[in-house]
Amino acid sequence: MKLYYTKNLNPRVALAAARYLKSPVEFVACSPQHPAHKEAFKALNPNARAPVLEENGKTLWETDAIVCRLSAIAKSDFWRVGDEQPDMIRWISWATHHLNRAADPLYFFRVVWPTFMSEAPPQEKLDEGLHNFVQHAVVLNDYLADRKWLVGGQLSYADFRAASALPFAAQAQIPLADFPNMQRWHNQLMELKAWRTPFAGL
Ligand SMILES: N[C@@H](CCC(=O)N[C@@H](CS)C(=O)NCC(=O)O)C(=O)O
Repeated sequence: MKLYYTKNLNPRVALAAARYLKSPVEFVACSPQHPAHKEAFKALNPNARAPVLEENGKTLWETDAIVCRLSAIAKSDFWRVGDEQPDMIRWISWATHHLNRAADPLYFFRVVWPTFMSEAPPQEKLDEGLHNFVQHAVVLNDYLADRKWLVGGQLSYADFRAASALPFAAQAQIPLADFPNMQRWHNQLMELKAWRTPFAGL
């Protein structure tokens, strides 16, 4: 199996999961948006985005789907399949539609944009992202007040998904320190080598 990656946010989550699950995958660096590679890459993922999992000549794209597959291969409950599954899906969905969507402009304009643009990022997008992030972070921070992890008592993919932007917090100026329960939970995640350094050796 091959896991195609770039060093951006979503592939980072997929690689961290693959490392955590000790998945039997080969990590393959790619440049899906590079004009020289984009058309060819669309054969792997018509969206020309990473990550992509290639298995027996078939490809699977979307980070959540890839982690679902890797967890099944590992026979792990990292991707919950029992009674806790709806709770896990709740947090994955919420993170996608609320917290990560709010963090996205902070990540994009402060981490990705400076790698190819010299002009300043649009301040109104940053202000809007921060405003939305704070609103949603309050919900997560309250929920984590008396919980170690989001689903049940153990780590699950919901934690990786909801925390996807936080390893970039310093550079993206995400105000993590204003949310002490989130900060503690982020620190717990950073104790996991797979989450802290998913690109080690790559
Ligand atoms: N919804 C997709 C998003 C994939 C995506 O947006 N990937 C970005 C990186 S975060 C990408 O491939 N950008 C081009 C690049 O990294 O070169 C997922 O969850 O996997």
